[in-house]
Amino acid sequence: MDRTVVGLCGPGYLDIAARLDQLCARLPDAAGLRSTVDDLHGPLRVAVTGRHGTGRDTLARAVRRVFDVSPIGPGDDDADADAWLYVLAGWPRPDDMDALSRLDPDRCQVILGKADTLGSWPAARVRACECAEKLGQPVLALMPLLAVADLGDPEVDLLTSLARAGEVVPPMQATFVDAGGPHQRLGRVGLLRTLDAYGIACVLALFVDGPIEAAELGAQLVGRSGLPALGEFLTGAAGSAGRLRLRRVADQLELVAASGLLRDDIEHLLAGSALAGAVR
Ligand SMILES: Nc1nc2c(ncn2[C@@H]2O[C@H](COP(=O)(O)OP(=O)(O)OP(=O)(O)O)[C@@H](O)[C@H]2O)c(=O)[nH]1
Ligand SMILES: [Mg+2]
Repeated sequence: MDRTVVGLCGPGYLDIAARLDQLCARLPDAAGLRSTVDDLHGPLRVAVTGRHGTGRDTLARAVRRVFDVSPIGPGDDDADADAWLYVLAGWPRPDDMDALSRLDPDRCQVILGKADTLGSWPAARVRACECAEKLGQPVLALMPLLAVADLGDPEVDLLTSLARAGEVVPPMQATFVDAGGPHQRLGRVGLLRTLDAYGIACVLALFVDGPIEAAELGAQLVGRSGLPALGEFLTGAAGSAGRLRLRRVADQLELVAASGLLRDDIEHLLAGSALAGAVR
């Protein structure tokens, strides 16, 4: 599946990045400037955070799979993140409120993860709205597990036979695991780990007229995970990140000009380009 591009762009962004590359070539010793200019070409850095066990690593994998951004997983240094995804796996707790109060609400999207465990998209959206009211900021329900499910031939074969048998996923996991007898037990446990009950039900519904090709199945599951809806937040975050990175470049340019190097060229660049908008 092609990843959705989330470019750091804005009016004149690519043009100014190219002109800055040329300028840097004339300033081989300006390492600070070089690194801020290089950063203009870098991907959006998206930190995934939240309490333990909420599904942070799974969301980071899902984000990497669907979008052309650089996710920063839990535990990794997120000091230079452009945006944050804060994962809830249920009703917000005091720890969540505390952590959210320390994140810039304009650069943070709260995610109600594991939304599949609520059983349906309508139920997930209602819960997300309730969480949003409690937190006073938007909450997006997602089912990241569906977006990262890598189904090999054995899983697809088992799902095909379940679909042919018209099997439905019972609410109790143990009932589902035991329903196929001892020879299917491990396979069914594996399916629950990879897709969980809602995900299995989704695939069975997709297979109702026979199995579908692996790439198409992956794309369908990404659609059902809700991940594409994150695009709107990421695009907004990319715009802000682009402006911030241009401002950092402008700061570096001013330092270089103040040292007496290429002052006229730098003033010209600062005055008449996307940089001028960014420093305002
Ligand atoms: N049903 C369901 N389970 C999920 C989802 N995302 C993650 N999980 C499960 O939740 C468990 C924890 O997921 P992780 O992604 O490891 O969460 P984490 O926050 O990184 O967890 P720790 O590193 O252990 O603190 C795993 O068993 C995942 O399979 C989801 O969208 N739906
Ligand atoms: Mg983890």
